Amino acid sequence: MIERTFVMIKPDSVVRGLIGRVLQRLEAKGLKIVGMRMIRMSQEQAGKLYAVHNEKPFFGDLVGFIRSAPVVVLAIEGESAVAVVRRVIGATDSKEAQPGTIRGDFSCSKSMNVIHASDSTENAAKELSIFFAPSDLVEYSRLDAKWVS
Ligand code: FUP
Repeated sequence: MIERTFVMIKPDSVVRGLIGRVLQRLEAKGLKIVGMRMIRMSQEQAGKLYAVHNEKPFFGDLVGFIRSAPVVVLAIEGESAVAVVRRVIGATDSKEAQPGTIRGDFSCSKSMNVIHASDSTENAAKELSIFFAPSDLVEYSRLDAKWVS
């Protein structure tokens, strides 16, 4: 099934100059970018995105980190996009992430782990709605669509 998922290129990637290399992994996989914006996340947006973690001891550091530099928010579309993107990004703790995954190749950190992606279709819809209005998302066909899915 064609799904949409929320992806965020995190502040560590932005300040390390990795935006292009991270995006390239998603594009090369055959995933379609249907929304993209660079923002400085507000406290309110961070609170919503990480609501599930707000009782955790690392919550304050997590919000501080995510607001420490700009992020690139993305809406990504593709066949089984939620699960596919999670596999492409790798395990949360980059030290454990497999080589070949984005986190596995670009980070050794658990907290500054390069990229975020929704972990379910339900959370994808919620997270997309924090950063995008439906009218922000675009429709087009990739020329290679029939070759990559
Ligand atoms: P993920 O879905 O892989 O992004 O991971 P989680 O939702 O479990 O965690 C969200 C973010 O919190 C992670 F990307 C990194 C941060 N985190 C920590 O900093 N410390 C922890 O012990 C767990 C997560």
